[in-house]
Amino acid sequence: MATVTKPGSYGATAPAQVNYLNNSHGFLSWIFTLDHKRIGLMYLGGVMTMFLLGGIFALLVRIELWQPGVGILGVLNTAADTKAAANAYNKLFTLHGAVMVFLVIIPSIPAALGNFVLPIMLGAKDVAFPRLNLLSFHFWIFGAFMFVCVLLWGGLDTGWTFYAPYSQRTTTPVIAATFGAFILGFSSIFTGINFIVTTHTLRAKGMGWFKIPLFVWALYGTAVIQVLATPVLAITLLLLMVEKAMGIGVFDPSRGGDPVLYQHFFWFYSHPAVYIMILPAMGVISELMATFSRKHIFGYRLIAFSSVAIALLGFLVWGHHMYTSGQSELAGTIFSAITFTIAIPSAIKVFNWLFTMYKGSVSFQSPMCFALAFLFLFAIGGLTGLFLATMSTDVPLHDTYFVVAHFHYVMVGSAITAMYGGLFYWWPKIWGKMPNEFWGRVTALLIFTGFNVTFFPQFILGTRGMPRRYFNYLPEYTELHQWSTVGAVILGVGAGVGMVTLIYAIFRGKPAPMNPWGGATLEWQCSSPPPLANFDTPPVVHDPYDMQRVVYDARVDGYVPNPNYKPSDFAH
Ligand code: HEM
Ligand SMILES: [Cu+2]
Repeated sequence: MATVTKPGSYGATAPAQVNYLNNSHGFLSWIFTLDHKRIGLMYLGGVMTMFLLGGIFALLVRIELWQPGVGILGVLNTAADTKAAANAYNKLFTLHGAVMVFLVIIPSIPAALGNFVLPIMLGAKDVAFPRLNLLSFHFWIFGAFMFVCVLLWGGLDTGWTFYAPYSQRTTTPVIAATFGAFILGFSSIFTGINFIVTTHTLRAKGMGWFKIPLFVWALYGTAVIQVLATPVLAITLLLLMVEKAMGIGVFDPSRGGDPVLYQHFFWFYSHPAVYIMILPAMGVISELMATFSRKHIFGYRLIAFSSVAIALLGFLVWGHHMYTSGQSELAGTIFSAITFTIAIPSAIKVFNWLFTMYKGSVSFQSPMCFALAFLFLFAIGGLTGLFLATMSTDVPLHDTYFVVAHFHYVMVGSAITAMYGGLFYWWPKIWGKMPNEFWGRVTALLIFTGFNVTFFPQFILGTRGMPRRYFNYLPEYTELHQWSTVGAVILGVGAGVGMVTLIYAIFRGKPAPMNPWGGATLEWQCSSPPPLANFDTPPVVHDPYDMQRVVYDARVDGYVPNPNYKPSDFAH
């Protein structure tokens, strides 16, 4: 292990004269770039635009649910009577769900942040296949374009799951939407292939498997799922399109097809896909926990292995979405048991994060505020999953607001919160500018509060029998629905304040040092923003969580190599 760092090789304030942002100019230099950092940023721009669109749909859904009966859908005059309101509502939640799942959460952390950070963390110049990376982004744009077309063509009403036989019978543009999702699948597969090959082949000299940062381990587990599960979705959607276009019976029983087969295929992808959403988030949290506790991450290998375990076990539990679809009790029991085992690696991570903080010197800088919010929200999201994993409790809870609350706790409360944490953490590296600390913390607080006010009441609604996907409800549910709508507004404000804070920093933020937070992974050894090839001098590879290597230096308002460094007891 190399231990000598060239004095001054990291810690300076001055950004590289020529960096990846200013080495070339113009629109074309961006959309045809092969630089993983620019591709990551373009992904981020796209994902955030879609997040805004999906967010507007969400707010419309919540406003419609302010009172029983027809509300805003009547005011907007798209739907004067109840049947029209129901149809319009179906389209609202479908577009919300489809945009958020396929265009926001799945690409958010891996394709945007991962693309930017993974090669740098490995000490590489770029990903293994830069052209494939660019193609992945162009496919993503095309998929997003298809969804916008679906919107312009009057919207889709199948729910994001495209369940047959309804998707075969509706007249809304199912083929366009599934084709969009099909193309987005390829985009996701390309990212996965790139990350796997990059991690195997482009690690800096001296970086053994157990010196890889945990964010990269998490992205690696994610990539395995992207590569192995996504093709199943692609084939399923292809079958659905062929059936719809040509009337060949595959899933629709009226043509001799089997709708339960559709559900098996769909969840064989979509359960692993929930780990595409959460594993990268967990990876971000591991980085934040170590850096802001100023302590070696606790249980490095356990966290790394648990990422891979979650990725593999995630393939064996899809049937827990189908307890009520007529699958045999034996199958249900087996799926239930395997689902419980997934809780083990998830809990391992949570306990390791807690032990990392224990006796650490925890600082509550903005990225850490998001990480703490994540811990709380993921605990609730994960634990409520256990009630759904148990057949006897899932039967009454299935298709109620309890499920809605559960998956939002994991997908939004955990994944989106971690994404914001990651953005605030790496923003100084990406742009060379510091986001405002105060507004960063305000964002975390608003998102945390708004989120709980929105979704906690939905657990209660669900246990009291409020079904999901209805615009109308019994008057006794009104109060809880109103809490939820108020929360959604707070959450929306929080998400907006966060975006404004980040964008403001690009133009007016104070210049960032190389290492503002004291991270020990390699991306903090290159300038902020990094040069085109990431490192001017080859990075020095060492234990990525040996926090004693860097100390705070007031002169640069950041961390510099520790002159009194002795390899710590934890180094391995
Ligand atoms: C930690 C352990 C977890 C367990 C034990 C678990 C369990 C379950 C179960 C049994 C269901 C089916 C409920 C039903 O439809 O009646 C479900 C639904 C769902 N879960 Fe989880 N889950 C876990 C984590 C996650 C994570 C991490 C995510 C996403 C990031 C997630 C996203 C979802 C979604 C999207 C649905 C509903 C899909 C739909 O019907 O539209 N879950 N979960
Ligand atoms: Cu599942």
